[in-house]
Amino acid sequence: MLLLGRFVHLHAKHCGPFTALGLGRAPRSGARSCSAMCRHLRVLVDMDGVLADFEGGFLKKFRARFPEKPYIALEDRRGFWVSEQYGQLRSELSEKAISIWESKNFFIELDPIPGAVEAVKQMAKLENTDVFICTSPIKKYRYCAYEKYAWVEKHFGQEFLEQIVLTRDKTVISGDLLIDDRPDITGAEPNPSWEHVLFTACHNKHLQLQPPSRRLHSWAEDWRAILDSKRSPPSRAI
Ligand code: DGP
Ligand code: MG
Repeated sequence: MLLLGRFVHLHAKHCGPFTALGLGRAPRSGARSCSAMCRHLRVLVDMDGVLADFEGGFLKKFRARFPEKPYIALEDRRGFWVSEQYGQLRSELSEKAISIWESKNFFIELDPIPGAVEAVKQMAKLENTDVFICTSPIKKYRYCAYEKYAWVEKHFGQEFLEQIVLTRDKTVISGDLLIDDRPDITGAEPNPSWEHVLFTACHNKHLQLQPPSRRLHSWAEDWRAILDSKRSPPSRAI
């Protein structure tokens, strides 16, 4: 019953009463099938650095645990891999950095990026729009994978657990857009279906993107315009 309720809810958002409620076929006069008329936009939204403040959470815990050690202020962060930059600062710091995000409660206690939760909740309510949270767990999965689910439940509610995609390779996931703070997203699929929109983060803000690559600077920016730029034009009635 619960499942049926969710099915009806999701489809009612997109397709109108006939198909949504399983009440038989739509009227024949010039009507086209839902699959032809309701082409959903599929948006993949990264988690760390886009929804959850990985960098801020890391720095806070690194400084608390290693108060005598040097650290890298967020404005000085360069490069995606935190442990690499800490290792360059002092070789012993690489494994100390890694120990922070491998610890219990690191991922669940991350604060949301400003505006992220509200934006994604709104995005998920848009017509003809499917939103998935697409995130790469660390390989020391003991706490990470569990806490990522718990974080989504805490901030988005239990229903949103359906929308989680955990993968180390985002190129094999199909979508129209991938909003992600990692500049280089590669994997087994050389031609991913999505357009990568780079979400601005402390480690990537100095990078000059080559056109036609584009950024979403923050959730205060007009993310709806980016989604709309990917939508198919409305199909004409026959
Ligand atoms: P994603 O945001 O989905 O691309 O996930 C990337 C993950 O990698 C995220 O949990 C942050 C984590 N990460 C950041 N820096 C490092 C690093 O230097 N080493 C490792 N192993 N993981 C890192
Ligand atoms: Mg990320």
